[in-house]
Amino acid sequence: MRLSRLVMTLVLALPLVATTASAASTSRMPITLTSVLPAVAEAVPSPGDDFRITGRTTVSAPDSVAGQLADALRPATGFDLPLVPAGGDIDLALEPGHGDEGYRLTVRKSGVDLRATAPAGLFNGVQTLRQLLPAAAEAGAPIIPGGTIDDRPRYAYRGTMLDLARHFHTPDEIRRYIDQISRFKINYLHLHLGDDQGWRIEIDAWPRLTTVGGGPGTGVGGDGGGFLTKDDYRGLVRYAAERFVTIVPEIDMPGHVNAAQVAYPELTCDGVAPRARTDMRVGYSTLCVRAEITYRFLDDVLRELAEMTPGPYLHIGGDETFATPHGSYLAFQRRLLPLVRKHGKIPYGWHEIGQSPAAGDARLQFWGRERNNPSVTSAVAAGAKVIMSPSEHTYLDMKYDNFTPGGLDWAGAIEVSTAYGWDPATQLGGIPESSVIGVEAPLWSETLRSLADIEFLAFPRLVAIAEIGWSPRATHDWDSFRARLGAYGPRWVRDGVRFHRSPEIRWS
Ligand code: TNX
Repeated sequence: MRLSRLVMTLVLALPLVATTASAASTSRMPITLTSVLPAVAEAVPSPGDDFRITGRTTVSAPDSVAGQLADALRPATGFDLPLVPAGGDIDLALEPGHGDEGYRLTVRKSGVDLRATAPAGLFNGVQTLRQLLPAAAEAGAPIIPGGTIDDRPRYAYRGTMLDLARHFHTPDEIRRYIDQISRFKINYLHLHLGDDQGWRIEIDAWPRLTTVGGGPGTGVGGDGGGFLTKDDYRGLVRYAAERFVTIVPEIDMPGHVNAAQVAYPELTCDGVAPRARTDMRVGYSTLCVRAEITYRFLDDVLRELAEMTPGPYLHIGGDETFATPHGSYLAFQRRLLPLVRKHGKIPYGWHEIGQSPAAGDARLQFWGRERNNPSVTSAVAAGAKVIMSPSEHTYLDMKYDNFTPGGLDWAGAIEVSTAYGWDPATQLGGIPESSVIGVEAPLWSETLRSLADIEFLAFPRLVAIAEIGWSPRATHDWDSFRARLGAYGPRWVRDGVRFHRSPEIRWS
């Protein structure tokens, strides 16, 4: 099923490049096996072995997907790229030996072989193949450079986050973001679904969360509002899975809960509804840690979220709890962390949850700027794993520079070179390299409304984070990265992505 959709993606992509007008042939850099973003692990070019796509080029993929492939080939294109049962000129197949997400791409004069152990690996190989074809092929025949790529990720977790709470983003906008992030082998999308301003995911047992907490005017500054229905959410999970992206839902607690308390005053200790708030302050709200109803509420929310989330993680926030005394915070985590596990999920939270002795094998999302964090060190010693989101490198909501429209600046300006200039393995001292399982670039939405706003802050910086997360340390090289990024520009133009034309990059 997944494989079939993957093959459709490939086949739909090929005719497109085969028929539109050329840009790449006039750009500064010829496409080679090492032009790819994120950088591939190993490439052995074979000059003279280029493969030329023509009107007679055939495509094959495993039997189970042949039908869908044929359907996908029918749209009128310059080239037919007809499907054959096996041994096509462009041949996709599964075989052992390439890991969960890796693949081998072999390009010869006689054809192209893409091999992977799992469908996710084929999908990743297809993203590479797309970038090896011109941004827009001339009416003539596009050429794929000859040689072999052996590629696999450095880290298993390569994520980004959208904040639906401060400004709601629609399912269409989220799908479009998924389309773009998956081009760069980003495989986790974290959705921040509840905060002081708004609550954005339907929960059957507590309907006012969305009817009140997600109502009109619940965005920052009284903007917009809105929420995902369960159907919306399930649809996003499916759409993401077809692109090998796993959704991670977050409900932030015990702080960042004002919208839930406006909807349900019984979630406060005095039972009095707070006023609705759409300013940008943080750290003033807290669930009532000593009240039993708090844990019935959490049990319901986590159960319903777990039911509609096939991925392994539930993100429980845990940051900026200035209104929760430390002892109460620990008492709260002692009850909350087992609830997540009871619903079959691995607890994932901002690194503050590492203060809890109950963190166990939880995932800690490190967002700090310090180079050593004692509670992270001790949580890791007790079995926790870390996802690196150091704010001064990965926060996509920071301005690029003083002139950036929108964005915040508390973690400093982040130009592309700053997003690229760090190493997840050594950024945080006091923990072994093996405890870091990946990277994530959060995009907070206080100042963002539209998809254009999202794209402008995410691209190109998210690509830097994707390369930091996917590519081997030895391939990290700013000059190489900026040249490849500059050459990617025409693809974003073609796709209508409104990226930041960073002055650090020479754009094609
Ligand atoms: C800090 S990072 C927050 C968010 C804000 C963000 C703005 C983190 C765990 N918490 O509540 O939206 O700064 O950049």
